[in-house]
Amino acid sequence: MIAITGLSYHDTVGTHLIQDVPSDRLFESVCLYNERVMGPAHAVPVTDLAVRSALFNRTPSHLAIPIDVQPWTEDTPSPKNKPGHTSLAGQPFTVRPPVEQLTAAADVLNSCSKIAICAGAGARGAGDLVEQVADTLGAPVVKAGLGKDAVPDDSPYVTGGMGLIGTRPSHAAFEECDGFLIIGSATPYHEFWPEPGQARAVQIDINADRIARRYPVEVGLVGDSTTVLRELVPLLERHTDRSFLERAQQGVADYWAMHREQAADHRRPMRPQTVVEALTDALPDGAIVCGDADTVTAWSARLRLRRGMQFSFSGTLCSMGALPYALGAQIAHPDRPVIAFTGDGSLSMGELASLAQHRLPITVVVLRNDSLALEIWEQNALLGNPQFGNDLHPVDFAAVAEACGVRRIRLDDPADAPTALAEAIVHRGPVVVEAIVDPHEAPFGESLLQTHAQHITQAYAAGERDRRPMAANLLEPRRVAMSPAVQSVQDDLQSFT
Ligand SMILES: Cc1ncc(C[n+]2csc(CCOP(=O)(O)OP(=O)(O)O)c2C)c(N)n1
Ligand SMILES: [Mg+2]
Repeated sequence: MIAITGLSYHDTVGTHLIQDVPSDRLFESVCLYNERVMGPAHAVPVTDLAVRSALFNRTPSHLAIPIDVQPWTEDTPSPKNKPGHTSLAGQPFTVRPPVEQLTAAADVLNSCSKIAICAGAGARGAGDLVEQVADTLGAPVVKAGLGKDAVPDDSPYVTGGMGLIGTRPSHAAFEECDGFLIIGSATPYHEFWPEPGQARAVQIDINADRIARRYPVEVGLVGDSTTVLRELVPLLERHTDRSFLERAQQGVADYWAMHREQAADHRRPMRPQTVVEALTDALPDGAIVCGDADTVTAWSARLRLRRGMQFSFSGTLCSMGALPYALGAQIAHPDRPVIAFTGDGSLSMGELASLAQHRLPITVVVLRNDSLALEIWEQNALLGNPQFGNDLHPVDFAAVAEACGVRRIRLDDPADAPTALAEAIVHRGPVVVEAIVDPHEAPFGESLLQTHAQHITQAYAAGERDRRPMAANLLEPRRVAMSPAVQSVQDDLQSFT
């Protein structure tokens, strides 16, 4: 991605005149390549370098152009700025780790009996090889948020997501494993990974400085995951004891049974799980799903994507906004179905009119709970505080959509979920499905850590306004059975219902 922004006049920057915001400094921590354009001659090399950095470092770039520089056409290049000295020519990385490192990595993995794999964004495009490794090692594959589309959710090796948005079988695999293979992940949820020292570990990453950033691995293999896995696979020995994988598979079956049961519970307001199941069933082949940074992060992690589908969201920055992602995706892939799965707070930040203006046939599924719900769970579970300041003024998104010239479908009866979503997806223009959901549904009931559970009871004891429905939700029997953390505070929670 290349962000191009303006700056105030080249000779007034920094003089506190109107809109004097140094946009290059604003972008400093999110763009690796980030420059002010000083004139037309300067624009040529910095544009080349911005594009190259975005492609080869896989990070956003930013160019800020002062307003009066923008129309300049005349410029005299300086002696050092030889015309044509930069270009966009470049080779994708084909780094191959040395044979000794590959052998050392294989030795580590061959010596372990219970290996868990964590696949992140760096595993995208290498899914078949990841499954081959999982098969050889009898290893469950846990997916970090941005690795969701690296391996399809119907793969027999996949246990689902991890971290606060993860599944119980993913965490169980990390708790038990004695071997750990990290493929292209620098997830910020590493506290859910095996304890340091618990597992002998190997990490594959294209960036050398990510090796051992989150886990003290024994061997780091620097290179593109496809290239490295191709070299590693023939060195791995088949693990004949499949019990670790089979236990994970049983956990996966239990997890999805619980999820389907939650989804089939047709209480009102609707449980978000109902939307997730119906959307999973409605997803067409080749769909691109754009998730959000709110409770929808947890719900979209539970969508089951098939082979050939793509998924993304603001992973590490966690900036709210599914629709901006969808706009980009639909423009880049006009022939593919694009779905924006969004929160209502997030959708209130705008962009619906752009859908109509560009006539993009995006399906927007908004979970309307009239609340910044994730903040409630974070204030409770991360901080131990009662919720504060998260109510949203109720917005009739269906009416807003209509006012913007976008088709509207209001979904408040859980029984209508399958038909509403199927209808939305086949619609040939932009459409908003407004799903009215329960704000008290726990987005990470099964994935809470002990400390989170204690914080929750602390927040409830301190007078959390909605503790009664929230405690009742956490105490759902199947959820309790699956979550050691909820079990540990079960009696306290009971006292709040
Ligand atoms: C741009 C931005 N602003 C603020 C936040 C902090 N934040 C994280 S989740 C959240 C609430 C999101 O509410 P909503 O989109 O309604 O989804 P819900 O959690 O209710 O499903 C906020 C304010 C953020 N991640 N990104
Ligand atoms: Mg909300």
